[in-house]
Amino acid sequence: MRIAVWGGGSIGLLWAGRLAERFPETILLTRTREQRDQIRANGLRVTKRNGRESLHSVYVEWSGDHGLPVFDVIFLAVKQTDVAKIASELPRVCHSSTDIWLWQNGMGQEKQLRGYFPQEHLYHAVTTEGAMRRGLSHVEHTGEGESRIGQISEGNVSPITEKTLSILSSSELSIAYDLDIKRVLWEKLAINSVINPLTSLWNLSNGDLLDQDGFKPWMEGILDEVVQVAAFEGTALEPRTLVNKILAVCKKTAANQSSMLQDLKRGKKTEIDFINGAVVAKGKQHGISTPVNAKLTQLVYRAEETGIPVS
Ligand code: KPL
Repeated sequence: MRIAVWGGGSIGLLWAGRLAERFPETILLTRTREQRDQIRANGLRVTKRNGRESLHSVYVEWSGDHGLPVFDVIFLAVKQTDVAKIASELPRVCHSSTDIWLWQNGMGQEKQLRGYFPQEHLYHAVTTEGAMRRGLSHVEHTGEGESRIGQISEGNVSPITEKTLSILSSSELSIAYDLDIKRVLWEKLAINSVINPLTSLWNLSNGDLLDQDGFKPWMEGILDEVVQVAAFEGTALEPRTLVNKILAVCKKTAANQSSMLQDLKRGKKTEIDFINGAVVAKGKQHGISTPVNAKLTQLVYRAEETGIPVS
């Protein structure tokens, strides 16, 4: 089984280390030659939840190289903001049965790959794990979470994805197939719609969010709109369940900085358009007003420009 992890951000590095232990042929494809060279020179360092460090000698290549092999599964671990940019590069590392697991936050990633791959080879991979990249070749696992995989189009799970999942889930990793991936996606969107912009605008770790004045009313305002929009999209969400999930993620990933805050601190474009922005866009389609999510989207745009979190 040949697996590639495409993208050396926090989630990509975390999975590259895990996969290398279970599928020794795994190749990490980095977006820059600099990161490839550092990992080749230093190995991939992973700081685990218990503080212990492990060093992995993973195969690593630059994703722009010609002459890369084809893979059975690709863990696409780039940000939503980069999916469209690399869509045309993916087919050269795929054969006719390659499955692609999409690890992005938010909604709309599969649409960005439309025309490049049959939908039945695309899988959503939804995770609540916390990870922070501490350097080009070093990632820290900052929060325990779980991952769910589900097929985007209706159909049978492919033998390749089934085999990959059975090897991963027989180890200590919390990963499983979910027949109702649409619900899982909506629940994760609700979690990200609350945690990501608020931690970014207030410059807080996920755990500190819980003590912040104003957290509860903002959370309720955001969720109220997400629940209404999801209902129009055919998914009934239970607000109480969402609140409990958000509190649990904040506690389990207390030391983590959300991916949005990490992006802002690095001066990178955030995934706001695919998270709160997606709620606003879908709300518009259904004639639902979403002022709270719209306001947060604007505030995050402003923070992207100024580089300084605003409140
Ligand atoms: O998905 C995340 C993110 O930061 O994007 C959570 C689960 C909130 C962890 O920080």
